[in-house]
Amino acid sequence: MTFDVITIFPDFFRSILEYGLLKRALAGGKANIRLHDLRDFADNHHRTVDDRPFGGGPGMVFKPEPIVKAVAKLQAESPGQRFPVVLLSPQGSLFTQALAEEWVRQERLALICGRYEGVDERIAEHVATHEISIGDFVLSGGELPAALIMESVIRLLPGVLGNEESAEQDSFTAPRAGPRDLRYGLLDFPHYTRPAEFQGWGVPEVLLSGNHEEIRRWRRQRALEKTWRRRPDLLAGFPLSDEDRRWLEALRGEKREPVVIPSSGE
Ligand code: 9D3
Repeated sequence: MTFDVITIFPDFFRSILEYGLLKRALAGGKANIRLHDLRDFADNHHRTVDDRPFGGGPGMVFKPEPIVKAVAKLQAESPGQRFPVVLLSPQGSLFTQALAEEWVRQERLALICGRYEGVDERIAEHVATHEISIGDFVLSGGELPAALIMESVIRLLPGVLGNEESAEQDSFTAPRAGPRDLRYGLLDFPHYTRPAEFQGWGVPEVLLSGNHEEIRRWRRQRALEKTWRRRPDLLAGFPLSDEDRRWLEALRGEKREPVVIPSSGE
């Protein structure tokens, strides 16, 4: 799978491509990441890619022409082929695991990294197929979001994490063993390893019992409980068994710590 990143900071990506999963995927030929300096597509010798906003206001906006030229060059390489052109922007819809699983089936994908106050809206309207944010926090550009998206898609490529095997295993073991990631829509259960007691901190007895049915139920309950407390939004639409429902009912009936709302100035 080929990723084309359009950015004014191509060097930003070089270091992260030299480590871990991304390095292995690139070395093994599973993924290819091409970095395109947006300034190479500027039409003046100052390599200007931004301009002042119509209507006034602070800051600068990415001009449409260099981005259009960069994307046109990529599209000319794949005549007749349509591929996602993703604009990273704080106004985008949220990136999710479902999108990563959709995009991993593509042969190529382009990522446009914005900066400054933003990108001329005509890129979102006429050039990008998707406008994507990675969450409700303010960054200074789309470079970290682009790197994050590539990591999440590349780890799903066949052969990158030994995926051919684990994909088969998943359908048998994952529903019983518990969720390993968000693909089943629950947060993970807690993990422990040796020593069984460390600085007086124990581990749950059940995990040492060797009773695999009890361990399975404990893990399922902890995953449900953590999800219910921290991310109840994930439970909407999640398929719950009768046992899950009984357990969640029990949690709802439990006495909860009262929520303390600090008064202003504290
Ligand atoms: C200071 C400018 N802000 C005025 C309200 C808007 C703004 C513009 C550009 C805020 C951040 C950015 C740069 N961020 C991104 O390009 C970005 C981003 C993000 O900031 N958060 C989460 N996901 C993304 S994807 C791209």
